[in-house]
Amino acid sequence: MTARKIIIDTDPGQDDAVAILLALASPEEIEVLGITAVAGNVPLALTVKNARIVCELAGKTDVPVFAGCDAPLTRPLVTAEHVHGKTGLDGPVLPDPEMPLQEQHAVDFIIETLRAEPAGTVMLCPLGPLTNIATAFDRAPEIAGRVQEIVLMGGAYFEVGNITPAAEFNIYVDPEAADIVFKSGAPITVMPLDVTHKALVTKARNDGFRALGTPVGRAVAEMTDFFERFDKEKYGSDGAPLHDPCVIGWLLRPELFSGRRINVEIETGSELTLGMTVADWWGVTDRKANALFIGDVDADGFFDLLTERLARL
Ligand SMILES: [Ca+2]
Repeated sequence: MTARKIIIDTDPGQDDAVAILLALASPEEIEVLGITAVAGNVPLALTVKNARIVCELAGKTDVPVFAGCDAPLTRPLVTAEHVHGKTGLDGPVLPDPEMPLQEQHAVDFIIETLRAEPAGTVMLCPLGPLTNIATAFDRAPEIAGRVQEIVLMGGAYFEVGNITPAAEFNIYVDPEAADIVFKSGAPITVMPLDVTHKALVTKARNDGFRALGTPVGRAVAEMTDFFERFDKEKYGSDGAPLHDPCVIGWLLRPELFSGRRINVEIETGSELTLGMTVADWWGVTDRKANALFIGDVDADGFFDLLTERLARL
């Protein structure tokens, strides 16, 4: 099997960091062509820094990291320091990165890569607001048809919202961008809160990371320690949900997940429900399916995979 070629579009974020580590730990299955940073959990200056901190933590300093859009298409940026801390990667103490940031803009990298690689061979893995992807599709509409698949973390149906009562953070921050992506015609797999809230870092799972006894294992344990305070207080849950790693987990072990192929539309008009993913889970409309919307995960299988892969770094 040849490795799938992916671009990780991200706003790290502790859970983004774990997703990047999982991908970089799996070179037999996944070739990371580049990491494109976007403003989201924290401003762009921090996400470009954090992406490189994570590459250096993984010992993969040859992965090119690109800076992308610093604000949503039409709205002011909303960030989530209340969840991720001031740096976006609060928890472990990690050194500032030494590896360079690429000079090329992330959007140009996405466009050029999709034009240069054979059609249907590059996957996009957005882990943050969809601003970079939508900007690329807007500037070069033909590339949407060359994407093998978009596997993204965002949205919710049964879990409804986390940043507002009706919306999940990534979609809420840039609903116009999400609307462009969901209408693009590219094949889409969605990891909504419905599934990521089942991928909880319990104490035993966190102990498993720490017990790896490696810098990566320790850092991941400290990141999820920090991250979980918020969710424990908010939801009374057993631990932090690892939202973004579900995207990479799906690439590695799709059999751990299940969902439905349905229509998903993005609310861009209403102030009350802005950024809601209107997911036709029950098939009550005749709107055409445009996404595979994941609803469940074998959490034990997922954490076994994650821990086993992190041990390789
Ligand atoms: Ca993220």
